[in-house]
Amino acid sequence: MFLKTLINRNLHNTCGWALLIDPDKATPEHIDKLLINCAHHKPDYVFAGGSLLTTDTFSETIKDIKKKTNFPLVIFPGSLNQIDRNADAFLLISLVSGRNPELLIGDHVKAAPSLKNSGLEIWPTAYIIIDGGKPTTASYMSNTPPIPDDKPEITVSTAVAAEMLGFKVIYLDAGSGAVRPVSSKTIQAVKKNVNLPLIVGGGINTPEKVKAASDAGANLIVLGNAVEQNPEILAELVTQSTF
Ligand code: 1GP
Repeated sequence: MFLKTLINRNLHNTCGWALLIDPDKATPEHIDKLLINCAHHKPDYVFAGGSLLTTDTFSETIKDIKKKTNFPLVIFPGSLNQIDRNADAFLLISLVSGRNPELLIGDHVKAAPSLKNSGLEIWPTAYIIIDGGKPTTASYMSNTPPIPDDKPEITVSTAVAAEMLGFKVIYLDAGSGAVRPVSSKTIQAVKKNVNLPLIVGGGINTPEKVKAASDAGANLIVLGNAVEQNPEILAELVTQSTF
């Protein structure tokens, strides 16, 4: 069970990290470069997916990553038709910070038969978009405003509702390339009120931001843009003292 690693991190109050690969941007050579840098700084997971895919290389990318590494490969889908049985697990995200019925349950109903047949391990995930200082592809595509980061009480109530509804994971996302990552205050507030494993991502691009999210209570930090633009930065971001 791939989710077990994340559950254990929550039980023991530790933090790991996941490498996010956007199939639109990742050539096989680029994937090589990313994974070489992961050899010394191992992620708990490799996430693959993007809010908007403009190429049809998704399944090739999944196959390529799987061929090159043993890290558990989790699909982080921009839309629920990004299903590929060659991956290991699937973040079944429901956009609980939004009020778009398709992204709360509609798309899930449509994807359910293929997902069930895929054999992928399903992670029921409450996905909460927090304002990261600029409009992101995720909030634009979902047609939902993010929760303001200075209103942690809204985020907490959303996360508590998600826990009571039976979700297994909370994902706080400031959006890819966010100017400001989710604040420590918001992460701490969620952590204090909810017992679920907590994934945090969006705009985490310096060692200080990694440490802040980890210290605040994240159990998994998702690193996308920063590592994609400069794979060597991993050595700086993922240090022994933080993980
Ligand atoms: C976005 O959480 C991810 O959904 C990662 O964001 O690309 O800014 O690291 P970045």
